[in-house]
Amino acid sequence: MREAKSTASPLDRAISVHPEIVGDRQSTYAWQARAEEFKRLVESCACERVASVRLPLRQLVPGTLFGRGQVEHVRDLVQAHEAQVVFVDHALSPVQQRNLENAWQAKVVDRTGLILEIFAARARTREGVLQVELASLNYQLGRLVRSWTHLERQRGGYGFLGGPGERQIELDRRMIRERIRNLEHALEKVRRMRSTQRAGRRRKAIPTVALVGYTNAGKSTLFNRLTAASVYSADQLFATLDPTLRKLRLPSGRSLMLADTVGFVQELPHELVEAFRATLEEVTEADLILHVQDASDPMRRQQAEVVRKTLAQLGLVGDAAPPILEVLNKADLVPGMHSRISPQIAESRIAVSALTGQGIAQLLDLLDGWASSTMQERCLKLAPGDGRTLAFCHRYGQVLDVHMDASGSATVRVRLQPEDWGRIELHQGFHRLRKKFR
Ligand SMILES: Nc1nc2c(ncn2[C@@H]2O[C@H](COP(=O)(O)OP(=O)(O)OP(=O)(O)O)[C@@H](O)[C@H]2O)c(=O)[nH]1
Ligand SMILES: [Mg+2]
Repeated sequence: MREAKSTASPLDRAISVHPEIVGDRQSTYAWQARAEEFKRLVESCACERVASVRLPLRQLVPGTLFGRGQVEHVRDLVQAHEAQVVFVDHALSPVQQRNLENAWQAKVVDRTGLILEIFAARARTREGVLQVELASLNYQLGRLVRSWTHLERQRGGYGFLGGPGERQIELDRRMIRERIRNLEHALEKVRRMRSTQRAGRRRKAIPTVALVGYTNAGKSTLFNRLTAASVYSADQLFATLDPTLRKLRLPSGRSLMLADTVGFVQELPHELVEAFRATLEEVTEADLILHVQDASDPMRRQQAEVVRKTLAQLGLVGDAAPPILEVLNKADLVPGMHSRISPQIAESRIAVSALTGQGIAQLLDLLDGWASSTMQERCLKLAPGDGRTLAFCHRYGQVLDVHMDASGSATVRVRLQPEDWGRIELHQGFHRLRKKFR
């Protein structure tokens, strides 16, 4: 297989094409917002956007998506601007992609390809890199297989798909499959390691809180503010790809694990949802989800809906799912925004500014209240000399009261996480059994 070539070099001149489906229920305003977001996605890819064009689609043409006149219009634009790349804000079938490349004499990248490109540029940790490579190989393989059966066996020398002829494609396909198998194996290993780490955290009874939200909502900035850590944040879409976990110490002294995650975007290609399952695993395993929203964005509600739908796809709805606290970030840009605090954390909504620190103390208090509410208070009788259980209580819980009687046994009033109560019960049951058979 030839080395995967980056689709856009810094000097590539790009045109973005925004198909607008006529008669779609989306308002003109929603289309504009979507076009704006796509432009930002294109700009996140190191290339120069020289033109953009909106094309109303009355019907989808199977071979080219666009009508003949529209295809010609874009071809003229490509020539006039000497563009090398055309980004299309729509999924393109391999056939469409190929036909458009021939018609426009430029590299054509669809929405999935563009997001993959951005993900590839941003992935930092080993896991992120593996996941992105896996996703893009699966994407390429699909194209290779389908373009192989439907089309001539050669594709002009664009991007990662070019292969000189039949034999080469067969070879490419085999090598891609092999690489996919290796990647899956490597990823499985990384996942196992992460689940061991998670189990370790659970044993220590540290609840995990995941920051989720639409891309650019300010999750990483909030993560930094809360943990005073220094994690990469930038005014780019998808600045974060890998989950970042940090310990957060609350005002009461209790600890939480805070996870920063990849931003959601509308129509996140399903290949990517799959490939990023490990990244999102932090979210599926979280005890509490903070849904971070950009309060200053006029599309906030629609973005929140995209996030809720994606969470639902991950099975994070219903009684067994963790509670979700809405965090309206960038409150500094929206004067007069108020928090709504309710004893039920899922019914609360908190206005903060990760940039100025407004509302952060209130958010920390809310988290503190939640963390303590997950503990259960009970009385525990300890046999004389059972110093281990007492030490366990001190270490993992809040010891409220210790009362020693004359026989040397102790009564302890303590608040612990449910899992830790389970461990104590197990330990005591074992103790009793041992005494009985001694
Ligand atoms: N005015 C203002 N800007 C903010 C605030 N929080 C974040 N930003 C800005 O919003 C942009 C995006 O912030 P990030 O923290 O990178 O956003 P993110 O949600 O992590 O984005 P992805 O990782 O790409 O999904 C940056 O330019 C931040 O400086 C805030 O409270 N107020
Ligand atoms: Mg981020």
